[in-house]
Amino acid sequence: MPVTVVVPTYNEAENLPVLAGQLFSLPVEGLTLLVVDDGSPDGTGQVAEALDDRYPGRVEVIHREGKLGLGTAYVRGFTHALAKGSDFVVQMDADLSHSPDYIPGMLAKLEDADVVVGSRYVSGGGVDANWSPLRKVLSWWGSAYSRFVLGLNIHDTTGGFKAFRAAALRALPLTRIASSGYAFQVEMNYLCKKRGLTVAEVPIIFADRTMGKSKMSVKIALEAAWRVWQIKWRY
Ligand SMILES: Nc1nc2c(ncn2[C@@H]2O[C@H](COP(=O)(O)OP(=O)(O)O)[C@@H](O)[C@H]2O)c(=O)[nH]1
Ligand SMILES: [Mg+2]
Repeated sequence: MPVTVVVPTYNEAENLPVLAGQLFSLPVEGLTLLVVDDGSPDGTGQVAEALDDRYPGRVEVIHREGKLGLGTAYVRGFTHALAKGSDFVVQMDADLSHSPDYIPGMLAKLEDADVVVGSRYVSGGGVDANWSPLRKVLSWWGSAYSRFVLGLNIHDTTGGFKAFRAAALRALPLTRIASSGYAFQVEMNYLCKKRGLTVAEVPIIFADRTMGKSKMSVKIALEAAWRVWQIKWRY
């Protein structure tokens, strides 16, 4: 049951080894890690290569020339995971905001769904207690807004912790996806809806990163707000 965990990285040299250690102690058979690094100046790409020595045969690294954005990094990783014959593909952040402990439950849920979303906005889910009230409102509102505009029936539309059956990913026109940042997650959710895939949510608590810096910005959040309309008209 090959499971590929796709992790895009940009300057995550401190986080990546901790994440790998946690992933490889999970009780999940056939789990491998695929890092898609965008030439991180902090040497994340080399750190990832060293992990391949430490966990032989369980780590692959795709090196891209420079910071080309989250959306294309995921598409590249998904395409690679499908080409090598993975049955299940998980996507998650490198910064430990997404706890690997949720993965076995998400994979179990794939028995009755095509896609599973780790959700902050269903009962039992949530965000780090350190988030300011403004950040909480903006994040919740971003999900509610795209849910409403696109008629999605999931509650966390911008979250980046998901699991897919390979056949579900294969059904999506991955190379057509134009969005990056939060909008990438929204566009994927919309495509899942368009293709009639079943999407289930499992609650997760999103923890704040303790090492390294966020690459998201107000600009990326605002871009997502108008892209929601572009996505609606495009398909
Ligand atoms: N390859 C690649 N990874 C990226 C890029 N931007 C962000 N990431 C990674 O995407 C994940 C989520 O980014 P992060 O900055 O933590 O977003 P936030 O949690 O919303 O603040 C992390 O693993 C980042 O290293 C990018 O342009 N290219
Ligand atoms: Mg983060």
